[in-house]
Amino acid sequence: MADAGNNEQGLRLLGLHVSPFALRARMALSLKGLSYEYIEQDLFHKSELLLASNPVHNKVPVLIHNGKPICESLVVVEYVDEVWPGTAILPADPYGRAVARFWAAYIDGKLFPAYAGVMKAATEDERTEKVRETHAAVLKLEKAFAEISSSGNGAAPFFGGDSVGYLDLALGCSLPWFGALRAMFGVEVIDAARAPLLAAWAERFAETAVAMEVLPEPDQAVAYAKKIQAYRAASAKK
Ligand SMILES: N[C@@H](CCC(=O)N[C@@H](CS)C(=O)NCC(=O)O)C(=O)O
Repeated sequence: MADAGNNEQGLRLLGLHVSPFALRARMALSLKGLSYEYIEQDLFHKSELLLASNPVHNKVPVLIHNGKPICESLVVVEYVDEVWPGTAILPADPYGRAVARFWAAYIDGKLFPAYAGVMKAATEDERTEKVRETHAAVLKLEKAFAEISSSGNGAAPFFGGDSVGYLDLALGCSLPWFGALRAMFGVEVIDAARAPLLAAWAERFAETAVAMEVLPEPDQAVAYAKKIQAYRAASAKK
């Protein structure tokens, strides 16, 4: 739960309300029931605090714990999981953790650039190609979900088993953007015909307490996408 000021753990999070990466960090903090000071960033005018806290990438999220910055969303999620007991986020066994990290890297390396590319495409041909790449990545994740969720006792509802875990956060943080792609371009990222298991997972995930508490509505992502488009158009004219 984000709060405006002091919190017992000395936690501050630099984020952006629609950043899927920042949403991952927020969901991890929420799963652990931690309160923190949330500091929204303006990425068009980066703050001194952001530049000083993440001098390498200048990106959100940054978690600041007792004055020490932790950068990169998956690193933040793992840090939160290691430092605070309670609901476990990563799988308990090393193999499960290795598999979860592999697919989280796949989401960031393949799925994210593909669907962000749909948003950014300059031509319809480019957009069609990025939609194809997005669907190819979703298909791979559909198979991964089938394997991971059937590796325990029967078919589990989440990547994390009976409850939400690392991969659920890694993928679920993008749901607002999938909604934005549907609204803006009619693109169904996880469509039930191609990826029935993931489509059902997405519905379940959206109804979890952590998703309901943290994830914004897709129209906020649409509004932000339009802001970026306007900024790019203005920069191109200069
Ligand atoms: N790999 C990073 C990606 C973070 C990222 O791309 N954040 C974006 C917002 S969604 C950002 O801060 N962009 C600012 C910039 O590119 O200058 C992570 O997982 O934390």
